Amino acid sequence: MTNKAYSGYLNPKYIPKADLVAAFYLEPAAYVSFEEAAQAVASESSIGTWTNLSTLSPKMKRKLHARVFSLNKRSKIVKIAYPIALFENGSVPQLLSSIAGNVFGMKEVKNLRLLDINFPNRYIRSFKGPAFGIEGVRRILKVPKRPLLGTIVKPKLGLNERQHASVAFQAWLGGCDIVKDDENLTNMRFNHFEKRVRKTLNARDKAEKETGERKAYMPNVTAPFGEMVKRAKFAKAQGSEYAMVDVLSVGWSALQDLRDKDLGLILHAHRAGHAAFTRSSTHGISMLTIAKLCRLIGVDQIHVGAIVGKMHGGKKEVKAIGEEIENTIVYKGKGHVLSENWLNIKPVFAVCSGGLHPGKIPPLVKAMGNDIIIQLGGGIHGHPLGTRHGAIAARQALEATLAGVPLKYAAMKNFELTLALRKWKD
Ligand code: RUB
Ligand code: CA
Repeated sequence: MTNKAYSGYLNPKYIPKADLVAAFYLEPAAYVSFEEAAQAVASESSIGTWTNLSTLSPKMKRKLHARVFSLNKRSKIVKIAYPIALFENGSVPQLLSSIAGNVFGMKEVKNLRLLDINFPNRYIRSFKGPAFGIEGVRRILKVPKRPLLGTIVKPKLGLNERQHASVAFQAWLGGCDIVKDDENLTNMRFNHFEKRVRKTLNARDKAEKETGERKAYMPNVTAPFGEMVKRAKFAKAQGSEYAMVDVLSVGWSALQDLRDKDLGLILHAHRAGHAAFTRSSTHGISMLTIAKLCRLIGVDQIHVGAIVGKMHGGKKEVKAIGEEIENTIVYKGKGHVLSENWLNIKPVFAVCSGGLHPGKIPPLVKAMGNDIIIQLGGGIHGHPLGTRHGAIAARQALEATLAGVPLKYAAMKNFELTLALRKWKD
C-alpha cells in the first residue's frame, strides 16, 4: 500500500546545485516499493511525516522538501538532495538528527546505510577544520616526508604512572615519534591523569635529549565535557603538543566544542565504538562519513583502519577514507560515492592502527603511501626483548620499506627485526 504522505519527494530530473547531497544504500521492507521507501527517507529526513499535514503549506513544501534525484535498484543506491536551509550552519548534531536520525528506524525500510555526504561550500565554510593538519603535525615533529611511527602503551590498562612513563621512554628511545594512551586509559585509581601526563612528558623531554629527535605524547583526555577540557588545558600547560580523544564516546557536540576552544593542541581522534554502526555493509553509517565529519569539525589525525591489521576494514574502503581526509578535491568512484571539494579545510593525517607489527609495515605503506601514522601496540611491546627493541625493529622495518629493501634482507643486518619477524610470521 502506498502512503500518499510520501509522494512528491521523487524527482529524477532534479539537478542539485547548492544542496547538501546524501547517498544511501537502501533495502525496502517487504511489500514496500523501492521508490516509496526512498521517498519515505527523503520525507522523514527533511520536513515530512507519516501523514499529510494541515500545517505544511504547498509553498513551504516546495521550498524545503528533500528530493530523491537518483535511484538505482540494482546497486540499491539512492541519492537525496536537501535544500541548505534545512541545516544549521556549523552543527554536526543537527545535521545527523536530520539525515541520519529517525530514518534508520522507519518501517518502510529494511536496511539503510548512509554511505557518503557531499557538503555544499557554504556549509563547509561554517566549520573550522583542522588547526594543524598533516603539514602542521609534520612541522612540529620535524618529520617532513616519511610515515610517522607511533605506539600505544600496552597493556592498555594496568600500568601505574611511573611504569607508563618508563614504557613510553623506551619506545621513544627505540625510534617511535609518538606515544599514545589507549582508548580506555583516562584517570584511573592506579594511574592518575595528571601524574601520568607530568611523568610521561618528562620522559619525552629526556628521550628528545638522548635521541636528538622530536618526540610527542598523546594523552587521552576523554571524559565528560567540562573535565575533558580541564584535562586538555592541563596537558597543554605541561607542554604537550597533543590531546587524544575518543570522538564517538564523547560525542559530536563535545568534539565540536573541544575544537572550537582553539587550545593550540593537535587533536588525535580515536574512533573506538565506530563499528557499532560502520561494520554492517547494509545498515548504519559508513566510516567514510564519520571521517568526513571529523575532518569538517577539525581533528588533525584520525584512525581509519590498517587493512592488514586486526580490525575490520578492507583496502578499498581504508584507501578511500585516506584520500577523502587528505585531498582537497575528491572525485566519486573507487570507494567514494560522492565527490567533494574541501576548499580551505586542511588535510587530516590517517592513522593506521590495530594488530600491526613490523612485518606488516611494507604492505601498509604500499597501500596507503607516506602520509600516514603507523601505530603498533602489541607489535612493539610484545617484542621478545621488550619495548625498546620492539620500537627499534619497527623503525628498522619502516626505514627498509622506504629504501625499498625487502624485510628479509633488512633483517640480516638487524637482529631486532629478525626477532620480530620470527615471532610474528604472517
Ligand atoms: C592498537 C589499539 C588501537 C586499536 C585501534 O593496539 O589498541 O587502539 O586497535 O584500531 P594493537 P583502529 O597495535 O596492539 O592492536 O585503528 O581500527 O581504530
Ligand atoms: Ca586501543
